[in-house]
Amino acid sequence: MTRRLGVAAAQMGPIARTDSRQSCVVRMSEMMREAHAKGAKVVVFPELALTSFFPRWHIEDEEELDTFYETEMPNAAVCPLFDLAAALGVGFYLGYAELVHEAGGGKRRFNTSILVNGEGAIVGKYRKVHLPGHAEHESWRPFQHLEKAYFEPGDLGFPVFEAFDGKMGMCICNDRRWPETYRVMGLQGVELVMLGYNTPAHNPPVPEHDHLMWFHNHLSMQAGAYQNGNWVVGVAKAGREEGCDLIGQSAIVAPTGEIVAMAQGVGDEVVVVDCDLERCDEIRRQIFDFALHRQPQHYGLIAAAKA
Ligand code: ING
Repeated sequence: MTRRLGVAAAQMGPIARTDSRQSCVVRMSEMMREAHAKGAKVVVFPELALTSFFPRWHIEDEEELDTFYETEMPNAAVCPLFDLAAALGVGFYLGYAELVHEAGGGKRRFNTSILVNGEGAIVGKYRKVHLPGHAEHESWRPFQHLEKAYFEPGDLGFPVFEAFDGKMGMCICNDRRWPETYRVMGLQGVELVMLGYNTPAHNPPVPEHDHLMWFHNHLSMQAGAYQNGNWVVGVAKAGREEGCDLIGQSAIVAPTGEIVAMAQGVGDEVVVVDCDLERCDEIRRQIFDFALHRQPQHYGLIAAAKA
């Protein structure tokens, strides 16, 4: 038996600091149309897809920092994408910076993604749990990575959502490097993990690993797919963005860990695969049959609080 879902990776090239949200939505709409024409029913866009990757800058003025966040979702700038989704019957994953104004006057900031169905309704939300980088300005760096200053760790866990006739999960960028991310969703029966990423080709603290960035990107997603028997779709914001080279190689990975499709360039590019969600069973009924083989009585340390 098969249960097929047309999935599109909609890789984006650079977003300039001065690019409007509207210009990003136009680009994403064009890719959604192309994906729909190629049979996709869900389109995965990158992390922080409405603005340039602003954690690369030390932004001291809070008002300026706030301009990179969305305080409502949907909002006027992104409504055209929601409307197109409903018109085409195509859902999507969208990464964006979320600013929450609390009743008591406080502000909370998250690196967030939503899952929107083919009627244009938000059916899932996720907030990035694993924040890489640093919290203070570090002048030695050619560019900053201030996610720990601009976001707080996600407070929604790793939920799995029923949508598109399957079990859908989300994560964001650095999350894809952590096995716990996939296992928590795998234990909920996730069949497709969608994620966006902004990954610099140069990692200032460990330049000797720069040549491994592309390998580590795929290694992480292939392992996550195989060790939990689920599809993984990882979608880059790629290219030279504000002087910083971001890796591409967006990929669609089968539950076997095989990369079945990959972006060829570092610009806007749509890659579509007709994923058979039933293929998860090839792995889950064999080597990774959790009920049959897992021994959680030995795994306590994994969930133990920080040492
Ligand atoms: N970016 C990078 C990522 O995890 C990073 C951060 C770069 C981690 C290089 C390790 C090495 O892909 C985001 N946005 O998390």
